[in-house]
Amino acid sequence: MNSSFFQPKLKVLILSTPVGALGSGLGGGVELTIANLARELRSRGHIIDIIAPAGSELGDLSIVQIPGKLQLTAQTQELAASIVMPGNPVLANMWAKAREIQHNYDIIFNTAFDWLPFYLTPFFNLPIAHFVSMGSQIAAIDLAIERVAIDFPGTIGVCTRTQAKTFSFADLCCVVGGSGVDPAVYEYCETPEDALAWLGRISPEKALEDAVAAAERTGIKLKIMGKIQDPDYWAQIQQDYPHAPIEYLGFLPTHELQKSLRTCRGMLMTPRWVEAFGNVAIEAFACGVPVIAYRRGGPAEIITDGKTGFLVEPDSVDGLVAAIDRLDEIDRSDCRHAAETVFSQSAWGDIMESWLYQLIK
Ligand code: HBI
Repeated sequence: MNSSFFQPKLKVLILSTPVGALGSGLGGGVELTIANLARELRSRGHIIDIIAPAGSELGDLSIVQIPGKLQLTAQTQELAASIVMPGNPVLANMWAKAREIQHNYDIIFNTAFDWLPFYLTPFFNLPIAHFVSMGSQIAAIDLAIERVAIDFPGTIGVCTRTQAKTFSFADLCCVVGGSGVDPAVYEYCETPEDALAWLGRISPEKALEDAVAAAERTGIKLKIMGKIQDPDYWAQIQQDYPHAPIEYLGFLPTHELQKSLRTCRGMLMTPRWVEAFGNVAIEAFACGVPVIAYRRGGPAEIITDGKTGFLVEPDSVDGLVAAIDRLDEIDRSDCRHAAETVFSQSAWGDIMESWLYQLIK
């Protein structure tokens, strides 16, 4: 019986990321965060509603759909960028809706990495838990987050310590993880094919080209899954590595994704930026797939070097190739065990639930 049995049930309003409809893949790991958090809290008897851009869908979860123009992604803007709001901004429309219905809830859970929700925090009459899904991107947003971290202690949640350290106010952040996997959704595979996997938004900060280079060097097939966020970048990779043994499988729903992921000997994570968490790593673990990643950002805290995968010198394709040769040293059941314990949806649910209870007191 988890700790919440004797606590009142919560009414939580989740505000989605404004860079894409839920289910489009444009929201990256935040989509998994929202889906898993909503499912886990509901399974514990809490009431969860979600406000998201029109066109959103997330399985059986009911969503208040808001029209308007999507926000520019923060990671494609300069550090000194001004705050940009398009005409009829879906972000502002989402928060106007939240203001209108806030009296029905105990707390708001914000997942937008944007200036507006942080600026609006003192204008609301209920606590707002801010789930900060990336490291520092734009100085103006960092300032807005810091203001909230100071005025509303404990309300800034981050995925990992490494991510927190990209902010000057790291010590004011609460490390709450990025998501948790439901092991029942992923089928463990003990005997893989001779193939590797790469999962994620196909966008420059994810440096897919390094994984493709490793596939070309080793001659091992690389199965690529994820949303093509930057088509020009994807085309450039295919042009630069015409002979690499790669196969693009598309942006797949979880039950499809895990069917291909589980048969791989290992997954490569090649973040060029400070990946805040690395949800795809715990999805791989759930299938029994070890993860080779650059020793950078969230993956460096998720992977136990030599046990659930390998951490290599950042941006070193040689490092990836050397680690690929060692994949058979890993006991795949150790990866599965990590997903069933430390990185499970229920363990993460305990962390998130206690965070929300704390903020409501
Ligand atoms: N950019 N402006 C903005 N807002 C977001 O919420 C946002 C983003 N870029 C990426 C993103 N969210 C998520 O895909 C990652 O944080 C996982």
